[in-house]
Amino acid sequence: MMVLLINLPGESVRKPEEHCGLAFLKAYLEARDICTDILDAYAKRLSITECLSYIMEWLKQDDNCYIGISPFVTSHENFIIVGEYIKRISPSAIVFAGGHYASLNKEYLLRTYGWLDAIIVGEGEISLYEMLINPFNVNVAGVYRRGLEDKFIKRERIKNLDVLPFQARYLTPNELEGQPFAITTSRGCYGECSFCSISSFYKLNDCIKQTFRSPQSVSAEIHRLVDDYNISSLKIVDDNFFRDKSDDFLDELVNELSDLEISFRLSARPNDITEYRAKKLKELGATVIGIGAESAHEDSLRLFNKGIDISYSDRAIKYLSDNGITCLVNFIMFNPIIDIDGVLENCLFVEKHMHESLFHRINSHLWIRTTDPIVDKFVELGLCDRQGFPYIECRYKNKEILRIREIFDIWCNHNMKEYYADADILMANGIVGNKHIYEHYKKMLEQDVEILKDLVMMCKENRLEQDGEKYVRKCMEETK
Ligand code: B12
Ligand code: SF4
Repeated sequence: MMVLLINLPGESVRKPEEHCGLAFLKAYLEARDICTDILDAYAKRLSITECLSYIMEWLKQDDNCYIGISPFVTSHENFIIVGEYIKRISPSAIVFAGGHYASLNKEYLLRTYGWLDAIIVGEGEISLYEMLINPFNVNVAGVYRRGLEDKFIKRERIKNLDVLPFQARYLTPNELEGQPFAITTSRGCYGECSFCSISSFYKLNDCIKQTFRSPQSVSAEIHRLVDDYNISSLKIVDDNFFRDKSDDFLDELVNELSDLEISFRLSARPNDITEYRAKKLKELGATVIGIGAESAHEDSLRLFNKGIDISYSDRAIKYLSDNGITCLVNFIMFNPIIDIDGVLENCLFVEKHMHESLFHRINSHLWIRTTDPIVDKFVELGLCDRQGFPYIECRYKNKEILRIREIFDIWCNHNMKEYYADADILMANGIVGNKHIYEHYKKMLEQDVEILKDLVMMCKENRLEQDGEKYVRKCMEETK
């Protein structure tokens, strides 16, 4: 039996990263003697044509082929192209999919695409393995299989992640173009943000919100990475690094890794960053910590079901910066309910923190997937008729916000590559030691804030339509 796992091609100006999900599946299957290849067309920046040629060559190896695809909301079209292609050139191959997008849309996808044989719902390791070792017409927990749809049973989550083998390392440091390896210490998050798929995804298994690895297991994997690759930095890709109110995991991990010098980046909820934890994170070697501030506008935070107000983000940024840790603030500038003063509050928040923090490009807006819990709120507010797939169409309450967004996009898109050329380095390594790059990055961010504030003012003075686009084009001319 041969298994191929595919991360589809997709366009991105960002540097490549490992697909930990596929890397975990490969390690799990190979520990059970099932030969598993990964085609990460996204990370290797392959075109769809190159991806199809690889698949054609791969299929020549064996008749007993299983091909699993990990589609994202953004790769829906390539998912269809690849799936149809495989079934056309090799009708006996079994084609299945897994991950957030496939799991959350399982009924629609299996009903619509005849070439798709099954969807692994939720956490993948055990369900996939059991699907492979059983005859294909047998019902297995966690597998939503064509012909057995009404017999679907949920797969329980793996409660102790220490039982899993360490994820496979299928990309070389060269292929990662300087990005650090990724590692997970937990899966899931106790939060219930209405725009996020994490909690809906793991509910497809059961109601356990977060599962963990022990500090000893995490430390053993990191020591192995140091031995094998001599690494000096790592990215922890947990949804939320912190577990509960206890500091034990962090304290123990710091002890376990005290013989190494590794820099880390990770993500956490703002309310989980305390003064004590910020100090401990510094001891661990943390250089960059992402926090989900999301918005400085109170009504938007309530809509997002964030469960905290913006003061938690202010404090988290302070604690981190007091300890020389760069804070990467995840922020959603525009959303369908925000008003003009809300956008201004957002601008002022960015302005207040841009001297010690990093932001993704601030033209970010809320992307709403059909399966996000927030959709119900928009329907209630009369802003959505549940049209569109995989993203749902939503009307903006205030049409002027949409216009500001469109005009501001023109500005941001003209130098997006330049922005991320700096931002990617800073987001990977932090501001400390990269002052030069940070100064250049900050100039761009300052200019973004200025331009957005000007657009807001034009809107307040009722001259956005007349002057907005002209103004942005002039700014673009001046920066040439
Ligand atoms: C690190 C990360 C990235 C990295 C690496 C991406 C990657 N290829 O994995 C980067 C920065 C490149 C990235 C980019 C994007 N990401 Co991202 N990312 C994450 C993050 C934070 C961690 C992923 C991870 O390693 N998880 C840990 C592993 C163990 O879990 P897993 O990937 O879910 O895999 C398990 C199961 O899902 C399942 N499984 C997954 N795939 C498959 C496939 C098969 C065949 C099977 C059987 C099972 C299976 O089995 C795995 C083991 O149990 C997640 C949040 C999260 N925690 O998942 C978001 C997340 C996966 N990203 C998301 C999005 C939207 C994106 C982008 C589309 C963003 C954008 N607009 O460009 C791109 C798409 C990139 C791409 N095509 O690869 C969404 C996906 C939502 C969706 N419905 O599609 C997530 C869930 C965040 C969120 N809550 O919105 N991302
Ligand atoms: S805190 Fe982050 S990972 Fe947790 S539910 Fe909210 S957005 Fe998702």
